[in-house]
Amino acid sequence: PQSIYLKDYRKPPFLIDHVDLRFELFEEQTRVHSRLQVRRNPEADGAERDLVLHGEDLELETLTLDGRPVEDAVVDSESLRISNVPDQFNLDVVTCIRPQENTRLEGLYKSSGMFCTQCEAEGFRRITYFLDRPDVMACYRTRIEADSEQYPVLLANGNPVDHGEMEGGRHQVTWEDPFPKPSYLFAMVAGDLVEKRDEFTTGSGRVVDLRMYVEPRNSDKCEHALASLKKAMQWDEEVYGREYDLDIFMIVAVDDFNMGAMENKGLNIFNSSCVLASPETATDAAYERIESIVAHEYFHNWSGNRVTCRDWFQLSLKEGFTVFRDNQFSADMGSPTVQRIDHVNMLRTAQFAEDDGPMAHPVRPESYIEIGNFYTLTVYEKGAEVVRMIHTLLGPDMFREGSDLYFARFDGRAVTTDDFVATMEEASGRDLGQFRRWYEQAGTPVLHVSDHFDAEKGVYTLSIEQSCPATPRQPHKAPFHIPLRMGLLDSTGEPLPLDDIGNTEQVLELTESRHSYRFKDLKERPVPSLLRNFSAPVKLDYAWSRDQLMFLVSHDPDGFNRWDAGQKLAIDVIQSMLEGNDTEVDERLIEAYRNLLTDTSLDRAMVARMLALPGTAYLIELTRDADVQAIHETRQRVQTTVANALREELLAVHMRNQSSEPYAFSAERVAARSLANSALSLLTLIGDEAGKDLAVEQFRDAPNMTNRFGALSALVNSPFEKERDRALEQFYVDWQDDPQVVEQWFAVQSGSPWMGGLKRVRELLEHPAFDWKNPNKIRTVIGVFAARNLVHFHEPDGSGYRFLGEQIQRLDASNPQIAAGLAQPLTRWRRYAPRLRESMKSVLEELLAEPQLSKDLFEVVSKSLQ
Ligand code: HT7
Ligand code: ZN
Repeated sequence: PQSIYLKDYRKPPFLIDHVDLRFELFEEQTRVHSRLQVRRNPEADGAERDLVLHGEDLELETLTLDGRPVEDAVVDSESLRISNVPDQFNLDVVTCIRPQENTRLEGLYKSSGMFCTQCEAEGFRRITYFLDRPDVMACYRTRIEADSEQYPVLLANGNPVDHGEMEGGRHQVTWEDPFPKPSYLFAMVAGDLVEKRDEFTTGSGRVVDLRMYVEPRNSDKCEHALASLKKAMQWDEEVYGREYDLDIFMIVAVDDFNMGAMENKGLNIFNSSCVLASPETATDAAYERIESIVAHEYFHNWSGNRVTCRDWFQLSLKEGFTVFRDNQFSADMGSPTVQRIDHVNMLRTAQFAEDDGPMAHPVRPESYIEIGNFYTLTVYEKGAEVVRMIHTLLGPDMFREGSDLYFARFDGRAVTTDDFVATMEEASGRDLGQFRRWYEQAGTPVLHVSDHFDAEKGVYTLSIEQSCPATPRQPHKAPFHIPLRMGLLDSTGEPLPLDDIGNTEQVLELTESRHSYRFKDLKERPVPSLLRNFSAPVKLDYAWSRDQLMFLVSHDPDGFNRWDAGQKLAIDVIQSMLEGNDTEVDERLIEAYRNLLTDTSLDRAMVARMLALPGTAYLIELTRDADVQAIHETRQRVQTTVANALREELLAVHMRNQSSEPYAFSAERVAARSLANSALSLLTLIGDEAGKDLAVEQFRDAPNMTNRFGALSALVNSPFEKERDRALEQFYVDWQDDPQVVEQWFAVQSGSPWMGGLKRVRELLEHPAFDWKNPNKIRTVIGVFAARNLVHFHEPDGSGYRFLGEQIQRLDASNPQIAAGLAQPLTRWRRYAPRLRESMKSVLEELLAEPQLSKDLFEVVSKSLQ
C-alpha cells in the first residue's frame, strides 16, 4: 500500500456543484442513480484533461455524459477514469451496491434491519463514483425509494421537499440540503423507526424541529439526548454566537457503528451506546458521555460542516477545535475541575502513550496509508489541548474574536489548521509563528524544573528546561511555545504575589530551551504550584518532596493541581515500593485519604476522583521495561492497605451518600453516587463482609443503573465469587434484551482481573449475545480485555497477546477499521519487560506475514515494527 503525503496536496482538477441522488433500496441490492454537475476548477494547478472519480466495490451499470453514453471509461478497483471531458458537463452514473453484505460499516450498510450510512472519511466512494475529497463541496438533493411497510421512515440531509406513494407498495421521500458540503457529510437512513420530537427556538426566533429516530424498543431512551441537544444549541449561541441553520435537526441511533457518532449535516447518526439512556439502563457515566457526544456532533455544524477541512491532514481543524468546544461545554454543565481531571487523566494515560510509540504523529500528520488510522487521540485530544493553549495565550475575549472571524471568513470553505491559527493571530495581534510547531512536531515535551532559594536575598529562582524526545521521522525538535500557568504558596498555604501589581498567578510563556524566572522579596522558601489546570500537554519533571505534595493536596488553590499532587504522591509511594525502597505504604498517603473521607465540606465529585489511585495503565506509561504483574500487585497492595486502614470511614461515606429521591442527572446527585460507589468498591476489594452485604443489597434494591452497576462492579472485583456469579447471572436475566446493558455486562467481566482472564473472555466470545458483526460487542469483550484487564492481557506466557492476534486476524477481512483499532495495545511492545515485548513483537510479525492484510491493519502493524 502507498503512503499519501501532505506535501503532495493539489487543488481538485474538477469541482462538483450539485449532486442529485436517487436510491432504489431493495433487499438484495441497492441501485444508486447519481447526476453530477461537474466543471473544471479554474484554480487547479494543472490542466488535467481526464476526470478521475473515486469508487470502491461498485458495480457500474450505466454512465452518460451530457446524455451520451461514455464507452471508453476505465474502471479499476479504486477509480473511474473518463478521458478528455469538456469544461462543464452533467454526468449520470448508475451503480449497484450491496448494503446487506457490507460488514465494513463504511458507505451504505444495514444495521438491525435499517439502512444507514457512514461516509467519513472515504465511505461515499462505496456508494457511487465521486470526487470523494473534503475540498469538493456540493449541494445535494436525495430521493430515497423503498418498501413503505418495511421502511416507513426515509431520511437524508437537509429539509424534506417531496414525498409520495409509488407502485408496488413503495414510497419515496426527497430531501434537499441547501448548504454545500463535502461528500463525507452525506447521510441517509431508511427504517421502521419511532420518532421523538422536540423543538428549539434560536436566538433570532426561528423554530427548529428536533427529531430523534430510534427502534421502537428504545422509545423511552431519547429524553436525555434531546435535552442535551437543546443545551448544546443554547450554549453554542451564547458562547460562540453560532445559530443552527436548517429547519430540522435529526438524530438517529444505530446499533452497528464503527465509532461513537457522526456529524452528517442535519442528520447526526449515533452509535446506540452513545445516545440512548434511561435511568434504569444507563449509568451516570453514560449520561455524561451522551451529553458531551451529542454536543460534540452538534458543534460540528459550524466547526466542521460550515467550515470544513481542505484535506484529511487537517482533520484536527475540525476535531481538535470541536473537542475543545465540547470540553468547554461539559465544564459549563458540571464541575470544570472534575471535567478537567477526567480529561487530563485520559490524555496522560492514552495520548501520551501514543506520542511515545511507533505510531506517534503530529496533530497535523504528514503522511498516512489509511486515513481511518488517524482518528487518533493525538488529532482529537492533543489537538484540543493545542486549541486550549491558544485560548490561554489570547484570553477568552480575543479567542472569541478570532473564532468569529474564522467562521465569518471561511464559511462554506474547506481550509487548513494554518488558516485557523492565522485568523487567531489576525484577531489578537499575537505572533503564533513558533506556536505552530504544536501542529508540526510529534511527541510530548518534557519540562525539567529545578529551583533555588537564596534566603539572604529573599529571591526564589525557577529554572525550566524544555526538551522533546525523538519520534518517527522527527529525530530533532525545535522548542515549543508553552504556556505554563503557575503560582507560589507560603508555608501557611497563602498565595504569594508574583509581581508588583500583586497577581498571585501567572502564565509563563516558554519559548526557549531554557528559562529562568526570579521571584523577589520572599521571606521563606515557597512551594511552587506548576502547570495549573494542566495549561499545556507536557510532562513535568520536578523533584517534589512528599511533604510538598501533601501540602499541595490540601492547600493548592488550583483544584486540578490538588488532585494532581495526590496522584504524584501515590505514584511516588507505589514506585518506591516497586523499586524496593519502601516496604510499607507511607502513612502520609493514608492520612491524606482519611482527610478526604472525613471532611464533609469537600466537593464529593472531587473526593471520588482523589480517592482513585493512578491507574495501572498510567503507571506502566511511567515505567521503562514495565513488569505489568509487579505494577499491578504493588498498586493493589497500596489500595488494599489504604482501604483496610479506612474501613470505618468508607462505610460511613457509603451510608452518608445514599438517597431515596428519584433519579436525577444533576451534578450533586452524580457526585454522591460516584463517591458511594467508590467507597463500596474499596470495601468489597478488601473482602469486607459488611461491604459485601451492602453491595448485595444495593444490587438487589437499586433504583437506577448507576447504583446497580456500581454494586455489580464492586462484586465482580472482589473475592466474593458466589455473590459475584449470582449477581452476574441475575443481571443478564434482567437485561438480556437490551444490547447497551449487555455491553456493560460484557465489559465488566472482560475488564476484570478477578474474573479468570482469558478463559472467561473466550467464554464470552461463545456467549449467544456476542456478535462478530457488532463493533460494540467486539470492543466490550476483546478491546476491553486488552486495554483494561492488564494483568491477564500481559500474562507472562504470551497467551493474551496470541489471543488478540487471532481475533485481529479474524476480523481484518470483515471490518478492517475495527481490526486495526484492536491492534493498538500491541504497538506499545517496546515499553514492556523483555520477555513480554518479545512475545508482543512476534504476534505483530505473524500478523504482518499474513498475505491478505487490509491497508488499515498493514499500516498499524508495519509502522509499529519499524
Ligand atoms: N467525525 C466523526 C468521525 C467518524 C468516523 C471516522 C472514521 C470511521 C468511522 C467514523 N464514524 C465517525 C466523529 C466525530 O469526531 O465527531
Ligand atoms: Zn468530531
